Amino acid sequence: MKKGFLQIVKKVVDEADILLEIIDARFPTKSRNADLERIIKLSGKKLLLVLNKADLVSIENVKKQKELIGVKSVFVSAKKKQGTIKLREAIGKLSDKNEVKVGVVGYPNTGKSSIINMLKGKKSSRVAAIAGFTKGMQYVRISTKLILIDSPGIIPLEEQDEILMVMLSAKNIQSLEDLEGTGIEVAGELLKSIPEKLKNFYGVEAQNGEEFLEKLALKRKKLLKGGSPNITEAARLLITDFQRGKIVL
Ligand SMILES: Nc1nc2c(ncn2[C@@H]2O[C@H](COP(=O)(O)OP(=O)(O)OP(=O)(O)O)[C@@H](O)[C@H]2O)c(=O)[nH]1
Ligand SMILES: [Mg+2]
Repeated sequence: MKKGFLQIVKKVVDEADILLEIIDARFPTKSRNADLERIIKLSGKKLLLVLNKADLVSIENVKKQKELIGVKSVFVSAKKKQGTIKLREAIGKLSDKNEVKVGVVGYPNTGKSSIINMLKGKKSSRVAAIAGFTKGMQYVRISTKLILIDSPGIIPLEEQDEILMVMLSAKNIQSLEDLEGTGIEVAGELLKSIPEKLKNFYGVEAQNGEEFLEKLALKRKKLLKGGSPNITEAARLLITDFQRGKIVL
């Protein structure tokens, strides 16, 4: 985690009584941040995992993941305003004070600000498709008993997390140095977790990411001069579809 972010996270954890870690319901394990959870654990504060973007996951998958996670967690869709009551109840159960402060933390673009708006019932925290939108800490009063603290997304330092940032739509295509290579890795990840869904969506089956993009390029007539598959364009297509939430996991 970058130093500046670490300071903000520590400050939010310090200020809050309860922490909501917002993760992506499409890939809950990958979108949990171990450093963040360590800081929360050390602080002795309570942690509730909120799996957002449940609208991008099928019901069967939600059920499966619930069993796998094993920690206190709630599925919501801030976009569809689903899960508000469950989330309020879960926060209520953890609250043991008259006025409770809840810090909302997690990776960029996971929907922290959207969840705050959902709980508030009207737009109060600004939401954006651009990652890194929320700057600094922001206090939002929800009721006489509840104050939420919005925070900027945690950007990891490690380079291998670029794929995760792409999958969270926290890094856009224009800023990728190697679109083809990233596309191959994203395709590989999706082939591992949802080969059937990819097959249904694109009509393409493959053993690995490279083969997948090759076949996708041929299928969609994305060809180079001479007729060989244009992997870069296939990568652009896959990442764009995924980032726009067209592929439901
Ligand atoms: N499909 C879907 N999209 C969502 C959902 N919640 C948020 N989004 C979208 O995800 C993007 C990021 O939402 P924000 O609420 O700004 O996310 P954030 O975590 O506050 O982002 P930063 O402040 O940049 O870290 C926006 O384009 C939202 O419309 C959801 O439940 N489903
Ligand atoms: Mg935000």
